[in-house]
Parts: sequence; C-alpha cells; structure tokens
Amino acid sequence: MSKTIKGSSVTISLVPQAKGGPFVFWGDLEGHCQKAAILGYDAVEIFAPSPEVLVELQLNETLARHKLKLAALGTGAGWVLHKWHLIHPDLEVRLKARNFISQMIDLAARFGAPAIIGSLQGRVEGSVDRHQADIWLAEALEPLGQQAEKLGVTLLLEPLNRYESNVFNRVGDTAAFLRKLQTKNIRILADLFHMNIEESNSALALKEAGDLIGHIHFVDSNRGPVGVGHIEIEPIAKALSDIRYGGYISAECLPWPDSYEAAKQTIQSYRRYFN
Ligand code: LER
Ligand code: MN
Repeated sequence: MSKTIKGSSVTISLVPQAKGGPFVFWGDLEGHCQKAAILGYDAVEIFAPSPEVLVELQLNETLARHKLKLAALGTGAGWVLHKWHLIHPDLEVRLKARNFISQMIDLAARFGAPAIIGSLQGRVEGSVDRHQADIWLAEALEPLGQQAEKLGVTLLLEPLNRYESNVFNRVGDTAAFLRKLQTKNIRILADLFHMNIEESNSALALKEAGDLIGHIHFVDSNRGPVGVGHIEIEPIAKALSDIRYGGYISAECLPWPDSYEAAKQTIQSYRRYFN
C-alpha cells in the first residue's frame, strides 16, 4: 500500500432527492456505517441535506460506534434541493450557496474532515460570462478557504465533466485557478469518472497537480464500482504514490448491482491497488 494514503472510504447519501446519483449507500446512516465497518472501510463520505441533519443523527457517536472516520462532507445538496450555486446572477442565491458551504465546513471541521464543492460551482450561463463567474468564484472561495484553514481543514474543489458543469472540467485548469487565489487551503477532488471523460491522461494530470490533489473519488468509467468499467487503475495508483497522495480513496459510484455488492467490489479493488 502507498504509505501515505489515509485509507478507504465509501459514500452514503442521505438525500433521497439525489436518487440515481453516484452514491453507494442510501439512507440509514447507522446501518450503512455498520456495513462499511464490517466490509473493512476506514471511513465514510457523507452527502447530507444539511449540517443540522447530521447533528440530529448524532454522527459523532455513530462513527465512533463503528470506528469509522469521516472522509469528507459533500455540499451538493445545496444544488439538488435548493438550486443554489456560487455564480448565480442573483446575489441572494450566491450568498445562500456560500453560507451552506460555510456551515458544512464548520461541521466537517469537528471531525477533521474536508468539505467538498462540486455542483455548487454552478454553470456559466445566461447573462453571466466566464470573467464574471471567475470573479464571483474567487469572492466566495477566498473567505471559505480561509474559514476552513482557521478550523484546520482543507476545502475541496471538484472538476466535473462537461455535461454537469462548464466551470471546472479538468484538473489542470482547476489547479491554475486555485494557484491564483490568496488562500492556499483549497485542494482538488479528483473524480476518476469525470477525469476519464475530460483528461487526455488521468495519471499525468494527477502528477502535474501534485500536492493540490486532496481527495479521490474512486469509480470506474461507466460510473460503476472500480472493476466493472475500463479505467486502467495501475497508472493512477502509481501517480498517487509518486505524488505521495495523503488523502482517502473514496468510492463515489452507482450502486451496481446493489449497494452492498458495489461496496464489496470497491473494497476488493481498493485492496488490489492500494494495499
Ligand atoms: C460529486 O462528487 C460528483 O461527482 C457529481 O458528479 C455528483 O453529481
Ligand atoms: Mn465525484
């Protein structure tokens, strides 16, 4: 195993409205933390409707009961449930998106975990052009990056494939944007499914981004669990070892043929390539 990797993680969505999305387990936090622990996962990554729901579910006690860490908290529910995003023409909506992320950072920090910005990056459309979008993104990401830094955690920005966003699609462009910011506390979430669509060479993209890579979504080319598609994982695993990647390998994939089997397939692939 690459000496620096933090461990394995599996996603749990607590947002039924995200149905059809790339999450391994759905609902029942307690039951799915138990299954993740039994399968040998080190951590879980949670996609929640709000920070309050996780407090009500006593996330702390649940993770402790199953000796699991929190790998990351997603913020995409801000988009799925409310259609908020960071480059919306209406300032009110941009501020709601920013506040949602800020609250998720506060909660994630209690577990030493990063918060993820994926869908809340929005889409450049209508009256908003790329130049204006970049200004609004920086306006949001600078304070959010600083807030996360004060709390001792990093913020993760996830490039998405072109069919989901036209803001950040590739690791290299995202790295270039982040390098221009004052805050140095935002890193990249590299999702292998998006990279398989957008990158000419995923392993090379990871190597070029180097220590900006802060989290990995471990998933195959068809968005199924690793092993059911055609992504060559070896070169990616080698690139992560070369850059001394120190985050989690987190399964964010479709529950094929069902959640349990997808989780089992993933932990077997994780052990094959990272143990
Ligand atoms: C979130 O991690 C992601 O990959 C998005 O495609 C979810 O829709
Ligand atoms: Mn992802």
